[in-house]
Amino acid sequence: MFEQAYPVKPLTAAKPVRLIFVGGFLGAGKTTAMGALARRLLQDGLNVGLVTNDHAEEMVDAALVRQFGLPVAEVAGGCFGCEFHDLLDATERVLMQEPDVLIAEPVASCADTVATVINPLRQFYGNLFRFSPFSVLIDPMRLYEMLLEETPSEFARSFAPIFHQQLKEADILVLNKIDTLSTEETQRLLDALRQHHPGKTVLAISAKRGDGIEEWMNLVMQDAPAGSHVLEKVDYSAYEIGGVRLGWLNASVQLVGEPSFSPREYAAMLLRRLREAAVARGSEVLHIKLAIHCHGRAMGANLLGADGEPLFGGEELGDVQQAMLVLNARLGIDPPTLGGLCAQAIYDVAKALHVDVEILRLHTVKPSVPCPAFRMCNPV
Ligand SMILES: Nc1nc2c(ncn2[C@@H]2O[C@H](COP(=O)(O)OP(=O)(O)O)[C@@H](O)[C@H]2O)c(=O)[nH]1
Ligand SMILES: [Mg+2]
Repeated sequence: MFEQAYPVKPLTAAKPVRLIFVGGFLGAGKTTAMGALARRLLQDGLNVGLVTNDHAEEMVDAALVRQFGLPVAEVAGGCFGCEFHDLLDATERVLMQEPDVLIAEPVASCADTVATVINPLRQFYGNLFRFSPFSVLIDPMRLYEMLLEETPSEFARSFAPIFHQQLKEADILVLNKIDTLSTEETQRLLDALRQHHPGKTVLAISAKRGDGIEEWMNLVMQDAPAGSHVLEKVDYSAYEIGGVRLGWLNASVQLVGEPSFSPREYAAMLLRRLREAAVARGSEVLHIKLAIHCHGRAMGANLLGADGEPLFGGEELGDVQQAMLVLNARLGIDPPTLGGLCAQAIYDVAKALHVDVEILRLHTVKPSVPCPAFRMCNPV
């Protein structure tokens, strides 16, 4: 019997689809930026589809992104490169909605997107997609820690190799969150990026406020250069170092007020509680995010870093009687301890606010060394 040479599925579209990847570290603002870019493209009358990615199901991003009202599919259970076939399934689902543009957010820990995702897609589906330059979003805070090394920390030492690999394979370095910086600071960080990555396109945006989105859109709506900075060799051992103490938790929880409660208050207390628990153990807080849904509406909240305060997004829900919480926590705590600690916090905060709580699902994973389906440095 004839066997297909490559275990890839056929994908079809009426016309070539623009494919934009938005990468970057945890909390860099990829999902926010993806939303800002999608909204801008919609203004031009283009149909936009989205693909999100994370290591397990019950993802806050997918839940919040659904609020954009665009076709969206999620790849859970691993990065795009490792779950390449799931990426194809997700892409197929979104392609059914006939988008002109597909925006995909690879999971934050992925630092080999060009060789393991973009190049295989180019190899197998070169006629189907128009490949855009690969953007990597950057949080100013990470530059102070890992590029300028002005705020060194154990965290920065552990994750710097992955962060640097991400910058190295970018076509466009996108400094995000410039609404939090002075003009001088923005300039200094842009200069540092240019100095460390000569020849690369460097751009400053605020995904939240909208600065630079037009310019970014113009850059990513071009074909070339796309994924031109393939990492010839990747040191996956960086993941072992970065992953040693890491635990990732995903949970979905039902909340019922007696008689009603404020999801915003619950979210703020839960995030602070988790941060305090981590800090008390001397553990790193990478990113904790949550979404609370009620009657088809959703609010989001998240906390970045041990010094961070809860930040809110999505819709204002007011007081509600019943809601669903989705929690994703990335902390420097081993998975079983993290599971116990989060469950305790979920119950404690519920008790304090007179909320009945039921944890419907809770699972933890240790992010592992990637094992991509394909690694291609020079697609034909
Ligand atoms: N001040 C500010 N915050 C931002 C901006 N973009 C994203 N954020 C915040 O950064 C946090 C992480 O954003 P998210 O899009 O989830 O990051 P991701 O993990 O890279 O997808 C959230 O609190 C966002 O509201 C921005 O341009 N300015
Ligand atoms: Mg995201």
